[in-house]
Amino acid sequence: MKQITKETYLNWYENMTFWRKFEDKLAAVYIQQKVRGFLHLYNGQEAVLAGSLHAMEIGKDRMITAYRNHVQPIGMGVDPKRIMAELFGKATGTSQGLGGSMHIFSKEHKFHGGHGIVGGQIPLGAGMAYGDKYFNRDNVTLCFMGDGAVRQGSLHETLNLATLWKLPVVFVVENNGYAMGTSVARTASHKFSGNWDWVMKCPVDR
Ligand SMILES: Cc1ncc(C[n+]2csc(CCOP(=O)(O)OP(=O)(O)O)c2C)c(N)n1
Ligand SMILES: [Mg+2]
Repeated sequence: MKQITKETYLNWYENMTFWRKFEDKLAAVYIQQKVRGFLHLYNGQEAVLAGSLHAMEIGKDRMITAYRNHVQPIGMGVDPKRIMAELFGKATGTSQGLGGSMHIFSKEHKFHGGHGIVGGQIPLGAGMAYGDKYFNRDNVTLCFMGDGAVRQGSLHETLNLATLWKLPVVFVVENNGYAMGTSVARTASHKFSGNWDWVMKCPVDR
């Protein structure tokens, strides 16, 4: 198990601050209509990524996530300029400017997107882990999803096979309380841990 030292905390703080500034800049240029299409930011969820990256072996382990995907590849080693270029639709972007906000990829850095279909990345994550196991590669895949994706059927099929075949995949649910405007409390019968009283009180949800 990796130690968490003062340097680790400082490193997390530095990275998280950079990711926040990156997203805030995108929000600013989005309003100026320099970035087209959808724009989903990662603000407020940075600590999940910082901790996850710490547990990973960068350069070896894989990551796949949903559409809130601008800063994860930065953490995996992709040049932030290439991600910004992708958002601006430039040929120098990570997907030659053709993917945009929701589709950042870097196979070289083992960052496998960037998926707009809610829950679409879940079976893909397990599939990559299956490939690694099949070819005796010692990699682990981290597969992120939002709380909204937990209600997708693909998760339940995937969890069954991932457990049956003992795949080297870790599923991470980033529960930010909402799937678009709909609160977890209104759409899931199971209880998530944590205090979600504020979800019920949020006026947006009424
Ligand atoms: C299969 C599918 N159904 C519906 C949508 C529309 N949609 C886009 S975002 C979203 C909510 C997802 O919420 P969550 O997984 O919690 O992610 P968050 O935005 O909170 O990170 C929905 C339903 C979609 N993209 N894909
Ligand atoms: Mg959510």
